[in-house]
Amino acid sequence: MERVLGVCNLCEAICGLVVTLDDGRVTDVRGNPDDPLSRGHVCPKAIALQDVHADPDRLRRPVRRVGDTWQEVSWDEALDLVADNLARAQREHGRDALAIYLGNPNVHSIGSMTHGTAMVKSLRTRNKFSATSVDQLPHQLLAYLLYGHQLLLPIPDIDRTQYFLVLGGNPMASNGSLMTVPDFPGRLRELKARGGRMVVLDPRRTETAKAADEHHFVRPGSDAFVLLALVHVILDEGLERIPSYVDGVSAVRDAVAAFTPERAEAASGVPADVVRRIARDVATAESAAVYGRIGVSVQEFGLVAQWAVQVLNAITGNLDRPGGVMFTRPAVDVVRRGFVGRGHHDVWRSRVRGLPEFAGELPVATMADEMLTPGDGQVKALLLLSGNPVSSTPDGARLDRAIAGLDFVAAVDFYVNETTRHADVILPPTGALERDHYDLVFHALAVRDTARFTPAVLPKPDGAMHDWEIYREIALRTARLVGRKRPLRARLVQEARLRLSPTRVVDLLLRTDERRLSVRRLRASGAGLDLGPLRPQLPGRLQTPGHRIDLAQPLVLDDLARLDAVPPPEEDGLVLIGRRHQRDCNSWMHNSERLTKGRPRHQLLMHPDDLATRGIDDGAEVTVTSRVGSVRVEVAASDTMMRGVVSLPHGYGHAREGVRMRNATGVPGVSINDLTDPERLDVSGNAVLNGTPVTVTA
Ligand SMILES: Nc1nc2c(c(=O)[nH]1)N[C@H]1C(S)=C(S)[C@@H](COP(=O)(O)OP(=O)(O)OC[C@H]3O[C@@H](n4cnc5c(=O)[nH]c(N)nc54)[C@H](O)[C@@H]3O)O[C@H]1N2
Ligand SMILES: Nc1nc2c(c(=O)[nH]1)N[C@H]1C(S)=C(S)[C@@H](COP(=O)(O)OP(=O)(O)OC[C@H]3O[C@@H](n4cnc5c(=O)[nH]c(N)nc54)[C@H](O)[C@@H]3O)O[C@H]1N2
Ligand code: SF4
Ligand SMILES: [Mo]
Repeated sequence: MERVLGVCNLCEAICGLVVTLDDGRVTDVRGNPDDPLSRGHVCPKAIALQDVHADPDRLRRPVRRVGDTWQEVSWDEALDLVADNLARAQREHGRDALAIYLGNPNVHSIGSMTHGTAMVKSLRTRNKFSATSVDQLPHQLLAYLLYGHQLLLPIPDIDRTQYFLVLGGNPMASNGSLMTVPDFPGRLRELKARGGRMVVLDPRRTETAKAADEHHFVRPGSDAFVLLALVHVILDEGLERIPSYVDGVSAVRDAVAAFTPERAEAASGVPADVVRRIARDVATAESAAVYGRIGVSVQEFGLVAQWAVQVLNAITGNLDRPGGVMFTRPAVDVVRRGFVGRGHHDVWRSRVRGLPEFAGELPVATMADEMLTPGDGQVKALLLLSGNPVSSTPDGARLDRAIAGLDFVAAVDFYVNETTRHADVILPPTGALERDHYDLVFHALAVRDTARFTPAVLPKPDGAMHDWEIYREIALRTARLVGRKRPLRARLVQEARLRLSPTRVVDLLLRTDERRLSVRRLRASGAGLDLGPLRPQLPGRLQTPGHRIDLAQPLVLDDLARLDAVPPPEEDGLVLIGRRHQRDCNSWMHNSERLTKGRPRHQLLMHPDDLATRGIDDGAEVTVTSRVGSVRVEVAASDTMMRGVVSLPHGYGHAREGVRMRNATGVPGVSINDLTDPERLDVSGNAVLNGTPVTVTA
């Protein structure tokens, strides 16, 4: 028996683990009480890391498709096949004929961050897509516009705030997002114990809403009206406190003039007097943090709504103050070091729909268009990097057909999922327990500054490859074949970089910080180093010209006319939203019996009154239909739903042929993204995944 420290990389909370090994086998996983950030917390998913490790359906060797079957091939053969075919597509049809999709687990792997991004860059296609545009694109675009860098996001200082306003997030189940907050329940208890309050606006009475001091139903997609009305009241009543480095307030005042609390009530269902009271509370609390998460991002006015969140924090003096929202100062400062670029917007547009890029990525909602529309620049080949866009992006069924028609598909993944089932070659990397970890992303988004390096818990098995080694090989082998004309020096520098391990790269980055940390020092510290609570850093930390924040952003202000023209909601219509469960993990992990057993949770949730008016019984099988598709699923009555709103979890629906991800309960469920509509986009390019108009029939 042996106990070693580990880390869970399944969600943004990055909990520290203590893993028990018996003869090289994982026998126990628990939280590490000495971890300075997670303080012993884990959720059931960490325990299931061992199920992924032991899963017979997990791929351990590269496979190539032969007819309808998979054949194991050597790494060398598999990597050459991938390089040959990617290079051929680009040679024959131009470099944009290759599309790349980067899925969510990329940001949870050090190797993807250090080597995946370099590999993707070396392939030089403009058809680059990722989960960003079905998730946090408005946040990143606003961080770029307001603070000068796409990753410079203010984080709620939950450990000190006295008033926490949450819209469209369910941290009790998700463990926080763009707010790395392990042990949210514990931190919420502490907030309440010091007399603080949490207020939640959500169309479902979620786990977080139940734990809140106040919850108000808000009609999906209408948050912009509520948030602008909050700004309106604060400016109207003279409750603002504008920091000296903030510009554009008078333009904001003009812009929100028409968005009154009464208007907000008509659009959202949140009573006008409640809007007024919340505005006053945010402005007058000892400290307040306004937080809008995915429910607010993946909606028709995601950019406007998230902008209003930033404006609220800024004009109430809560930006950059303890208990408000603050910037981190991580030991590897990816912002200041330029490890991740600051971003750019609308430098080019997508071929078919003319949609703007952000930071070199196009909206994933248009990936199928680029595959299906003939002409110069049509996508012919796809490289999937730990993702499952058929399940995760709007109108997955259409994307499924589009991918089936491509000349060549390669995937770096260890499951045959709804999307990788179309691959010609799948390259499975080592799993999370088999590789070192330092979090380059989530320390930068955490509620406290800490630094932790976790060596691999288990040795790399014979004949396995780490993801960074796979990325290195794809980059080097394709570069040779494509024979891009580049100076010898540049090529040698790139090769040398790709040959450094991620751990070496992190070590170098740590050493350049003035705190002079190193992998050795972090290793010696075991559980990691506590670098303290978040500290005020403005205006110095701003990456904008002159270190100033300009709230009057044309992209946002121009979209207010579109918002102004939104008709009042339909009386008896139904709209669909998504949900997450604590024991689900996006579109995978359902193979774990430990996580899926118990009460099924794939159902469509619907208010009892909405069922009654349609004469549908609780538990019946219903047909849910949207503009793009139709699914049949069991319905469950739930008074946690706002009337007129129904909910399906995302990441379900493992019934497509050949998929080796299942639901261990035997009920595959349906994919919500067979109903979501890729034509519905926010101005940022983010997909609108919530508020989809649907009908439900028995
Ligand atoms: N309707 C609706 N749709 C949504 C959402 C929603 O709320 N509603 N949420 C959206 C959001 S926020 C996100 S982030 C996306 C997520 O959607 P995707 O980007 O598709 O990500 P996952 O579903 O997590 O895909 C996981 C895949 O990565 C593989 N994988 C896991 N770990 C690793 C690893 O270490 N290396 C490699 N190479 N592969 C690995 C798994 O085997 C699995 O096949 O879904 C989005 N889609
Ligand atoms: N257990 C678990 N944890 C996860 C994940 C997981 O799949 N499972 N996924 C991870 C990922 S990739 C992400 S991005 C984060 C997301 O983290 P969260 O943002 O906390 O995710 P959700 O639980 O989907 O919460 C979104 C909430 O928005 C509400 N909502 C829907 N539409 C609207 C609307 O129009 N307005 C408002 N105000 N609310 C609305 C929904 O009812 C839901 O409660 O979670 C991460 N953590
Ligand atoms: S909250 Fe759960 S899934 Fe997220 S990092 Fe912690 S243990 Fe892993
Ligand atoms: Mo996400």
